[in-house]
Amino acid sequence: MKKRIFSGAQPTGQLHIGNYLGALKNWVALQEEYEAFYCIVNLHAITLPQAPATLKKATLDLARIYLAAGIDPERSTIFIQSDVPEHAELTWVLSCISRMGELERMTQFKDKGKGNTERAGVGLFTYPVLMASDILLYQTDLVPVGQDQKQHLELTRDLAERFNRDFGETFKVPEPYIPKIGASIKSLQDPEKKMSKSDENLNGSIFLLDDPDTITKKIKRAVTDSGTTVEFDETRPAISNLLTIFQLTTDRSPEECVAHFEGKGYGHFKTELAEVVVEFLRPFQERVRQYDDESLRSILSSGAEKARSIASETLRAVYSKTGIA
Ligand code: AQP
Repeated sequence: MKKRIFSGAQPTGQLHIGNYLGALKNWVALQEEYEAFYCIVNLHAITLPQAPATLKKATLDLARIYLAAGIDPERSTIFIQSDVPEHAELTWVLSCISRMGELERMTQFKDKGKGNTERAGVGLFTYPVLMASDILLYQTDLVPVGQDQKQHLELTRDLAERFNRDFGETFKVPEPYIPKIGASIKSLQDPEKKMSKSDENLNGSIFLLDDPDTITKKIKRAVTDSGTTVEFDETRPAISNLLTIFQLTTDRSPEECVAHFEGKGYGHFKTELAEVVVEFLRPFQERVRQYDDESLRSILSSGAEKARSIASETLRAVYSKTGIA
């Protein structure tokens, strides 16, 4: 039997090249070897305010992006989180074994709640428990995510182990899959911050659907560090980040990338990087237009059916072990 993977993205705006290089690219590669479940996590999206019509549209658009990125619906299960109510049900059970202290330590809550715990939503606080439920419902072996989700995955493992200890073996304890390169692509405007969909500064992110002109302008405006050589250098995070994007979009080794730009300055590098990124995204952008809403809905509905058949089995076991049913 194939091992299983689960991952998801939030329909909270436009996906950027960080989401692609840190997560989606690996989802596509891993679907060959694993039985894959790729979820559109719309319940996570409402942990921050969303305009209802925008959320609805973004949910379907995200399915389009999964397919255009190369996720094959014949091989992988693509579905919308809210179509499988077991995600919300298991969240309640796991909330009852989660501790306030462990959730308070989650850095994403601190970041997204902007340090104001009085005003931050309870959903934002319990978000990692919903994420644990997403993963554990499918008896997942491996979870391919970017670096920002590492802490949530550790919590998922802790909750699975705690439940298994208290109620008997029920959940598989999943392993994270965090790529060695590209796990945290940084903002083009601030290399100390990760590239993020919700960043107010749109110049910080290259969105997957940005047109060539916009991509070129954003890369030309990207901040650079002092220095002139194009190299990976921990003390120069801005140029290292741009070079990482070059490396991953050209599939070259770090040494090849550095050798390629030897003797060339930042200006030359940025021009070439912009050309490379535009060409890298072009076939993807062409594919995105191919999927009409009706075929997407049909893929998502079969995906939800398959997902529910597994999720309901896990939830039944959980209810039975806890004495609920
Ligand atoms: N900058 C990044 N570099 C590498 N990987 C990243 N991911 C997110 N940002 C980067 C990974 O993309 C997957 C889907 O992310 P998500 O939709 O769950 O949202 P997020 O992690 O909260 O990322 P964003 O883009 O910053 O969205 P918002 O602004 O809505 O919160 C995940 O595997 C994530 O690790």
